[in-house]
Amino acid sequence: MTQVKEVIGCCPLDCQDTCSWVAHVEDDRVTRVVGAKDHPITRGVLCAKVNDYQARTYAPDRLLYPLRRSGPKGSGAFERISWDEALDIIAERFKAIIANDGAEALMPLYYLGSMGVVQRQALQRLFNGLGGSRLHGEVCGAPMSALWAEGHPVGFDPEDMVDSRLILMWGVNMLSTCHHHWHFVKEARRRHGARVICIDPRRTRTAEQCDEHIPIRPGSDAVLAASMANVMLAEGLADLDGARAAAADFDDYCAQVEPWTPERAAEVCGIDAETIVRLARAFAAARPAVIRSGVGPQQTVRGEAYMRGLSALAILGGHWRHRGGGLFVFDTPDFDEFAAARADLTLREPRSLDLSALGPALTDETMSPPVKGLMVWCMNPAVIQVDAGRVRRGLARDDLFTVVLEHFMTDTARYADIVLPSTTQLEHFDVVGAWGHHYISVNNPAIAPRGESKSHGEVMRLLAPRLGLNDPAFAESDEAIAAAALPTGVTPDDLQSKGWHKASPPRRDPTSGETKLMFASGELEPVTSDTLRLLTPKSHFFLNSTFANMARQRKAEGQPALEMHPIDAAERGLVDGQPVVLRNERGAIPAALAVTDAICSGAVSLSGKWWSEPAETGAVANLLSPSTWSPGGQPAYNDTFVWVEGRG
Ligand SMILES: Nc1nc2c(c(=O)[nH]1)N[C@H]1C(S)=C(S)[C@@H](COP(=O)(O)OP(=O)(O)OC[C@H]3O[C@@H](n4cnc5c(=O)[nH]c(N)nc54)[C@H](O)[C@@H]3O)O[C@H]1N2
Ligand SMILES: Nc1nc2c(c(=O)[nH]1)N[C@H]1C(S)=C(S)[C@@H](COP(=O)(O)OP(=O)(O)OC[C@H]3O[C@@H](n4cnc5c(=O)[nH]c(N)nc54)[C@H](O)[C@@H]3O)O[C@H]1N2
Ligand code: SF4
Ligand SMILES: [Mo]
Repeated sequence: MTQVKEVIGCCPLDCQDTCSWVAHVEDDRVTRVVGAKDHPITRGVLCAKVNDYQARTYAPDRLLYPLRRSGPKGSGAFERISWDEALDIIAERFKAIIANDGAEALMPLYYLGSMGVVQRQALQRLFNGLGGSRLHGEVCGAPMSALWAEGHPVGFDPEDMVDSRLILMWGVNMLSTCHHHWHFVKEARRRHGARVICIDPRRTRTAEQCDEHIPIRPGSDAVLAASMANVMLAEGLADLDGARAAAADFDDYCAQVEPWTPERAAEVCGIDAETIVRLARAFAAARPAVIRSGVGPQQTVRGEAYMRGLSALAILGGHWRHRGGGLFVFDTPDFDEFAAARADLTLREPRSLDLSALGPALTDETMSPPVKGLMVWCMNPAVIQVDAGRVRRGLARDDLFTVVLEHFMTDTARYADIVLPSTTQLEHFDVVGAWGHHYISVNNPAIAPRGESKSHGEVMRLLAPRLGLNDPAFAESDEAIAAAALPTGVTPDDLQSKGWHKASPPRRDPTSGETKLMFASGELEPVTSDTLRLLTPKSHFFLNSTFANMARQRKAEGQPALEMHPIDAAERGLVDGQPVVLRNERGAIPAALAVTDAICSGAVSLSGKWWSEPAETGAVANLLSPSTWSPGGQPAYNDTFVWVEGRG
């Protein structure tokens, strides 16, 4: 009988659960990946996206060799070349760009395709060595990051949620996007009979499992939060001492919420005034309540107003004083991933480019110097960036040299001059932090890299000498690169003993006086239009654009479906199942209509980050989203407005 070797690893994907897994290896082949049984979050199960992760590693269309473009940008025509050729071309082109335009004409671009320290930061280390442009910004939750940076208590140990008495699932679809957190919801129900209320314009999988669903008009959450505060202040239900101690602008905040009576808010939010009053009273009375927020409502120009309104509300309710209470939107272990990038290798501080605004970075003619060399890893900007048509026009520039590191020939990779094959999580060592709990996880390679794929650490080590970078930092092993991110006192061995290590940061006390917080926001009301607002939430079987090319996940997800309320469908003479086209001034994309009252009227919803290929399912929603960002730099994906017409 073949012996099964079990290798402890973890999921690399951008999800709040950061699961640990055990890879089963038989005859040097991974036969399955199983959730780690004793991990306090994973508890033995992975999710519907990842439970056959080995299929990604062994996919027949996986990129296994370096490629050089042999046709027009975007066409997908490539020829195989050797690693030596590929690395020499990259080094030569980068050196020529530095000589002609300066090192700042080089732009690194990465996000969270893998959350591993090595896969994310090793290549950034190269750019730091060269003095290339730095990168800042967010495509996901810039408002939550901004509030966190200001000192707001935006998270706590999610395992404490078992002691919550009221859980407001506010713009989060937990059962699709971070379902392991539902353990704590179930436990709070069991222990304390906790009530769970979902505030979401869609009746999601999660809403169906809650005690109540409040279908809010999208973009109006800051108004609802203000109105709940209005009720709590008017009825003497607020923790005034706590709020005054925490806020630098408490009087301004009171003045801002004062006009938002439940009656006035009802008109903006599409929720009855009585429901708002009842919600505010229940929220104030629970000891404690938690506001469990997601990213959907952050992705509008009112993203910061939403997040600030929720943080203020949680403090006004005094919930943060209790275990399991307060605002939870994200939390991380004590872990400094960016230390691994070695920013100190740059001699002079270079300019910094916003990773969420690639369209402008590549097409704005006033950029000085213009971006001439681009290296993309762990991001699929041609699909996930706002105004993706503009991004694609930028990527198509003849005077831009682009390198993409990938597992598959994505829409972005099709624009590359050179494509390099990356290892998957089963083929490399890495360490992964988390943004939804306090565990740091280790990932051990289960098998040797397939084909000629390489870890990003290995690519750094091979490219550095060709670029004249000789600091010992560029010869470090993947293990050493990752170790730089660990908190003091935690060693790689601590991670290996179980596969994970809990490193809880201290919980923030907003009244400590250390930082005074801002509670009041600019405008609260949503932007509106006569056309339909397009929401583009996460799909159950894809992880953003990852897996949208995989047969099993595609079959499970079905066709790109546009959900529309029966009233809106009738007004347009459209019927369920009909092929439709979504259109606005930026473009048009196909979908199949799903007429359902699971979406509120006035908005439509298209789940999933589909790829352009194959064309019949090429519902790339960001070809319609506008070049618009919140004041803090969050792409306003959900401020997209469309016309919907029958097709064919
Ligand atoms: N299955 C799956 N899981 C994922 C991902 C995935 O793509 N698929 N992506 C991962 C990533 S990167 C992230 S950031 C997280 C995100 O996790 P979530 O925040 O849960 O994901 P979203 O679907 O973006 O948004 C959550 C909900 O917000 C609602 N919403 C939209 N606009 C509004 C609004 O104006 N007000 C209110 N109240 N609700 C609104 C949407 O209808 C949606 O149900 O999930 C991670 N996990
Ligand atoms: N309209 C609209 N746009 C959105 C969103 C939305 O809800 N609506 N969501 C936004 C959010 S919340 C986020 S976080 C971003 C996500 O944006 P991205 O981080 O770009 O999303 P992904 O599609 O998860 O991953 C990008 C690429 O990483 C690759 N990849 C996966 N695993 C690995 C790996 O181990 N190594 C390497 N090298 N590559 C890997 C995948 O093949 C994929 O092409 O999208 C944003 N864009
Ligand atoms: S995507 Fe999230 S839920 Fe699924 S295995 Fe990875 S960490 Fe766990
Ligand atoms: Mo995200």
